[in-house]
Amino acid sequence: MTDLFDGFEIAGPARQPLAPGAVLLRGFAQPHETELLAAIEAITAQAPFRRMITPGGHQMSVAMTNCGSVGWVTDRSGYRYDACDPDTGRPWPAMPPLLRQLAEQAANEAGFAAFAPDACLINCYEPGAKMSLHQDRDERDIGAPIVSVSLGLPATFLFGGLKRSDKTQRYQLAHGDVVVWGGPARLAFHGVGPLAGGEHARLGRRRINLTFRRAQ
Ligand code: MD3
Ligand code: FE
Repeated sequence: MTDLFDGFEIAGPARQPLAPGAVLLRGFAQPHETELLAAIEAITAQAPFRRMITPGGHQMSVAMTNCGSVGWVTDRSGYRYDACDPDTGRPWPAMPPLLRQLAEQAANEAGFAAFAPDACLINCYEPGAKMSLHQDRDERDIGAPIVSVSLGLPATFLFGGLKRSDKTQRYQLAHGDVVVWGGPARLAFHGVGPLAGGEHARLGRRRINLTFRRAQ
């Protein structure tokens, strides 16, 4: 099987089905790395990365920010999407068209036509940071997929089933990898193992993950 990508045909192995509804597009974001990093710089200048507090009172090891018409936030009162950055009271920075287009193209590639993300959560991992097994269920339209873009240091991604206790599979996600999670995979438990050390040529000792969502 081949796919059209930036005018080139890429062979089947670049497109790896992980589970029903989940497709890994290896290196899909690589051609856009410079523009992606510039967009992230511009967003974080307006809305810096911060480590938020969970409803249970723990500070997350992953630092986060958002762009889009709403952004995901957590504090002692719970998880929610909010139009404003709680640290500044200002609206989240707009989603740059390049980011939206990349997410739309990836969703399309995975068979989800007309994906229209209104939120992009941007996660920043330093060595040791991790994300425990969870489901993403704060979005109104569970029929829409989530598109994730990995940049910087590689991470071990954990992908389980619909029950927390289901067995997890492990995948390495590297710089430029894009995964589309929809259909039966949309409510699967997932997480990220503790980030190992290392140095990435463009991002240094960090991993940045963007997740594009239809939240409202
Ligand atoms: C599978 N982020 O922000 S992205 C998150 O690498 C989150 O920062 C991880 O989980 C990260 O919520 C994983 C991959 C991902 C995102 C959403 C999913 C996988 C998913 C939703 C359903 C199933
Ligand atoms: Fe998640």
